[in-house]
Amino acid sequence: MSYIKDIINQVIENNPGEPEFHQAVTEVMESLQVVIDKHPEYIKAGILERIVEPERQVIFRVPWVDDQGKVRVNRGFRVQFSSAIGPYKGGIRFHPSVYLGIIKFLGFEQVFKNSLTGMPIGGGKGGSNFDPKGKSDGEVMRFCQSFMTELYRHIGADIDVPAGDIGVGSREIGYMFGQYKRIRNSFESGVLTGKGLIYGGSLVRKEATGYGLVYITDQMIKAGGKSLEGARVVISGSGNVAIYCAEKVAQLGGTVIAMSDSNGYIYDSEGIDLDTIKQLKEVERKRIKEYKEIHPRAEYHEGTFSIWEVPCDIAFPCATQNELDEKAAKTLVANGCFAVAEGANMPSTPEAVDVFLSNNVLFAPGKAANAGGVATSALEMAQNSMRYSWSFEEVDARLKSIMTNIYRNISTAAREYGHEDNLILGANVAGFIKVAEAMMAQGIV
Ligand code: NDP
Ligand code: 2IT
Repeated sequence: MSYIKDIINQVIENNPGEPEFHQAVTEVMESLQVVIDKHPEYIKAGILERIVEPERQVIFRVPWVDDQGKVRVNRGFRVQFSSAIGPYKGGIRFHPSVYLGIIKFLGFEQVFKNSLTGMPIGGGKGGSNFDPKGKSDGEVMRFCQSFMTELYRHIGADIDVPAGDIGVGSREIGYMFGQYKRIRNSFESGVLTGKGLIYGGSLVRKEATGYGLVYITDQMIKAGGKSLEGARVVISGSGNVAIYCAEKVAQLGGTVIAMSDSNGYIYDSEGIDLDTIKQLKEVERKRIKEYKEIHPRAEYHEGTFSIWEVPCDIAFPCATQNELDEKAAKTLVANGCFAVAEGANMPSTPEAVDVFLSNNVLFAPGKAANAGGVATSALEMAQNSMRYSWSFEEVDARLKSIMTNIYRNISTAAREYGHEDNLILGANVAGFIKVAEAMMAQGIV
């Protein structure tokens, strides 16, 4: 274990002030002792030392002018973590909390997640501390254009392919694609994913993360002898991942009783009306509090993360990192929750994960459970390369089969490496081995 400990300590020392990155690296590295024991050649080839160091990190100024004519400056990031198995691939996040440590943790997670999809994609992530909330359409457009005016030189269909994440949806991808196309004078549809359907987007990409999350959860809980049918479900967030998670849960017979945004949560014992959520969040960009105006039977509670106090059978954290801590995990367990599946990236703290594992809660870690989004991005890239598009049913069937494969591979890896019920270990090991083997084949680069 001392070799692994040394790697973790080096990462902490070399990347000061980036706790989220330390957390993500520590979790993966602690899973890898069993792999290193079987593959000492990875030590000789410095696989671990190399895999924790991004291949390239770009930080840039993003100047723009607001509606009052005032000059504003934000900071932009793109971290190109690993190109061992394909071009860098991963979303862009616009949120005031973004700094280098957040983008690095997300880029690091993305490497293993993308490997698990079985698609030929490396790992990267980008973003800015820009806050889209309360900004006009014109301000968002000018920001996106300025962001792309620097980013364009670092990306490309065979180099690095960004997509959405928190604060970046089809509107922002559209503005960024428009600016990229204008600068390059070339319609390179494969440079971004999550595009609108009429200019190269893929059917099911919008739904993919949430749908994929429920597909894999369904498999996990069936294997555990339980069912989604009739389950009371709590989903944090009310953005892209949360909304399509809720849609699929309802299709499979579960009842979503609570959802949240960054201000608070709503509780509706009869089941949340998803059309209202879509109208409020996707169309009007309003606060979830407004749900109560339309459905007076619902309750609204201030305090975004107190959503975990709502008793439920299954919990899907789909908002942000570290939103579910030890106390919340204990409350969920005490209230009878039997499964937790992570739609967000690293939403459960390490202490919360320990609570779930020690109480036999079925637990699907984010890098496997939310991989349906990036997997469908890779399907979008494939369709762009073919200059062709598949039907909804075709893409959905591929997504389902990808999630089935992920579940099988991480369960097998967990079993093979001696930790039957630990899908975290299974996901880290299965995701890692493929990247490590590609790195072995390609020499010291
Ligand atoms: P959205 O911006 O569409 O939605 C995010 C939701 O989470 C919103 O309801 C937002 O509230 C809430 N939220 C965001 N930050 C915070 C915070 N700091 N505290 C409390 N609530 C917060 O993002 P996505 O749905 O795309 O992403 C959600 C999570 O899923 C992220 O962790 C992301 O990395 C991950 N993910 C996304 C994928 C995708 O394809 N989009 C794929 C895989 C993972 P509010 O509306 O008030 O801002
Ligand atoms: O975290 C993620 O996997 C995403 N935000 C989606 C990335 C992508 O390239 O589709």
